[in-house]
Amino acid sequence: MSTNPSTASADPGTNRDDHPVPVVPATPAGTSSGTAIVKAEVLVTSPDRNFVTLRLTTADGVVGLGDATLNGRELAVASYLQDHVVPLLMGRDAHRIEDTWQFLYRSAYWRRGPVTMAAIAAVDVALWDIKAKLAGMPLYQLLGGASRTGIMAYGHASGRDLPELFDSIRHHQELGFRSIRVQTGIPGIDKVYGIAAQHTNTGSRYDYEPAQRAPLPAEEDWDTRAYLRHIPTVFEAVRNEFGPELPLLHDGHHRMTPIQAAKLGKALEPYDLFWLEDVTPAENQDALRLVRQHTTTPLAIGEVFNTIWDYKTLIEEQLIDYVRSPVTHAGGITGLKRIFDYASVYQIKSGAHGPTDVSPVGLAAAIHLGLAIPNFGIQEYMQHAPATHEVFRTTYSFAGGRLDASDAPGLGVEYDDEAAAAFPYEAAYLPVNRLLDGSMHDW
Ligand code: CS2
Ligand code: MG
Repeated sequence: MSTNPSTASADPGTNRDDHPVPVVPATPAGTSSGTAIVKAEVLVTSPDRNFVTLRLTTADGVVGLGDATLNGRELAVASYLQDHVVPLLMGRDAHRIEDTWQFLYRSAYWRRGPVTMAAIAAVDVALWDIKAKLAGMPLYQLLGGASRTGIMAYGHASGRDLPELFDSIRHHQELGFRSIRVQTGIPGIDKVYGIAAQHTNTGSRYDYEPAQRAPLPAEEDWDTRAYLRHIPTVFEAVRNEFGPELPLLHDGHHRMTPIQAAKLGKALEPYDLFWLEDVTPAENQDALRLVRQHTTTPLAIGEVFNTIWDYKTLIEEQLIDYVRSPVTHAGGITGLKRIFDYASVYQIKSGAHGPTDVSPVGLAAAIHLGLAIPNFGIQEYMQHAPATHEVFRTTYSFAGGRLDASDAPGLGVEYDDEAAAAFPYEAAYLPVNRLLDGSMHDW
């Protein structure tokens, strides 16, 4: 890995330190050596925020990109890739996507987890990019072809108070959004998750990126009772102002106990939410049974999940309505498609995570997958900063509330090394949360 000028490569037979690495005997029967992986680069750059990207190149010079960004823990994935995965890829046939996925998942022995699954995702997506380029098709064609004309995306409206929130909703409608997430300040709480306009300890705008470039995580504060009292009044006001049609979403960001979550879901029923997200930490999937018994507000969960096993109870018992993992953290197209397919059996839809910490490569992969699957629900779309688009040259589009892929072969994203070199890595951390008495709480 290199952090500036953000390239590092491993040619066959060497690693970063020029120690010999065993070259994998390339290929089973039928493989053309032109599709052997001969170069794998771990690219770290920070155009507005940190991103980790894997770039694979075949002997014939076809290039594929995969996103490996794990917000606040970026270099762990960069090292996992550079030190433990890149050497294993040299000489492998780029066509063998499923076999490579299984090989990386099983050979690690230490299964699952965000670092491992983000690394596998990056390899997987880069291989899909290569395969689609070799086929001369946009990736969604290889996933079964388009099932719809663009994928509905929701944007993030927020405000410290109602007037600011209403302005933000109107602004998002002007940008073309037809579905909107609503987050507001809570009276009595100083800094709250998801409010773009609030000021931070570094003095910069919190905006759409909660991770701050500082040596220590920022501290926010939290009071669940104040939140539970306030949020239903916000949705009542938003419905009164914007009417019953507009699909509205809200993110609880893992802060409630199951019974508090049940209470909130019930209180929000009159305002007909599209979904209520991450109401409670869900490492214990059983907790959702209690929430589900009490409310018909649709539930979305999973942005911190990595594998199908994290969803097993939630899906089989139909405790959620939307699966929230991003391609980037759930083992790539191969891993997330498997989760979506399993969810579809239970009438559960997709709702992939799409904050700015999923890179344009990860977002493009989600667009291709969302176009193809039968059970698409909605896609989060926070919009990357202009500097991010200087490095990641994208071809996807947003119009009429929907994201769409272009006809470019593969993912339709290119990485500009020269632009990336101007944005060296800078440590950034997500905030932590304290209750009013000073004890740590879920952020
Ligand atoms: C969030 C994210 O987009 C969402 O729904 O919960 O903003 C989350 O906080 C970040 O991805 C953390 O990196
Ligand atoms: Mg969320």
